[in-house]
Amino acid sequence: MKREQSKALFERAQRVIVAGVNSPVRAFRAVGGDPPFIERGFGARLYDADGNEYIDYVGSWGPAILGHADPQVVEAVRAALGMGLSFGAPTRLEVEFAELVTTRIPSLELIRCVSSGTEATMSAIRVARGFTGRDVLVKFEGCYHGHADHLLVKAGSGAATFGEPDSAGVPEAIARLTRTLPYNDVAALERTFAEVGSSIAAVIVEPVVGNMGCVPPEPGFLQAILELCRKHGAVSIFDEVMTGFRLSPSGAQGLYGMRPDLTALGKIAGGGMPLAIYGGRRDIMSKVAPLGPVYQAGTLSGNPAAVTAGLATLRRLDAALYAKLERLGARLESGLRDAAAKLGVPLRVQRVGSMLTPFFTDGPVRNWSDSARQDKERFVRFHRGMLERGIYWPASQYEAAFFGAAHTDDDIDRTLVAASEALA
Ligand code: HOZ
Repeated sequence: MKREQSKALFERAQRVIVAGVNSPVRAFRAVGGDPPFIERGFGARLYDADGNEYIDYVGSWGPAILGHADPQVVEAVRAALGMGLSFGAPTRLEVEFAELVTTRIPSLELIRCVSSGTEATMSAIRVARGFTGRDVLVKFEGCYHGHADHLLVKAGSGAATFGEPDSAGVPEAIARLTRTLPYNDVAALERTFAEVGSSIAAVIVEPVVGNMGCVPPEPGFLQAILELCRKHGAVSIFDEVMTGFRLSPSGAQGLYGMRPDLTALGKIAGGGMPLAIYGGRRDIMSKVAPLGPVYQAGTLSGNPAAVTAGLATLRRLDAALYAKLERLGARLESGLRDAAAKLGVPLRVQRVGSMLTPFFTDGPVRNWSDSARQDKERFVRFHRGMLERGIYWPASQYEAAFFGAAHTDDDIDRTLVAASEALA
């Protein structure tokens, strides 16, 4: 595979952009080699600056559930752009978007649009603190909720990938307000509530984790979070930035029949454009300015082009699409498992819908310490082997792979052939 153009671009980029990238995992440091510079994407395919073609399992880290440059989404955005890029004023589109989102996800009684997942989780936590008058935040090790100060404590995703789960630059006083517990550990959560329940403002959780690889909740775990929060007057927050609209029309909460107090959404919600949402119980969200004393604002919040991309995407997510994702996912999951078994490679494949991670370990992965135990060297060789064979896989063992409705059975077949060779 030729890579001269990407290499040259990466050299230029490193002179003027931190590590040559605008988000750390893209630098490929966890897997070595230079990142391909992507020039265009259509459907399930990406094309780099050297003209190499890849089957994509990153999907822009989640948003691309319809594949890249979906003609209907692109056409809708093109039309919206002709009407003006940004007004900083309310629009009809925002109303239609909010009506659609709150209908799909019934726990969202009142929402606010923001521009990134980080803003959504950060704002949800602020309103939870404003509502309860308490400061302590509970999160789970290996979950990643964006890069706000109080969330970079034992964080997953790029923070874990680069060994910086507790970022420099986060004041000790802020970090002290965040309590981290092992994922899927109901007893630890009960103990924490027994100790400091009256100081806990919120518990934030990825209802299916995507940021230490794909780790599903065990039966009873999410329920325990909701019940303990209710009992102690704390606010439950589901971070559905990855899972929202991906695992079901109403995200992980729909899949598992849960009703959190607040929810953060992003990625698919914006159809590939910078748009995110936080929202939930009317009494809690009524604390947000100008209804209440919790301040949050944004010039580009509810941007018309982004809202249009979100609307055009969400309107296409029907039962047939989720059935297709489940069918493709089941094939990919069993194919990877079979390939590894034939070769005697210890591999644990975990999947929920169209989120999947092959962990290079033989036991189940229930939490961060299980995930951290995987054979990272093997993952690096797997990633390199896949890339050489035209498969664009997340460049970190802690990022879930995503696929979408543009993927075909033939793509899965080709991916499994590549995976068998890469595993060998
Ligand atoms: N850490 C992000 C996903 N969990 C990656 C974002 C990006 O590089 O675009």
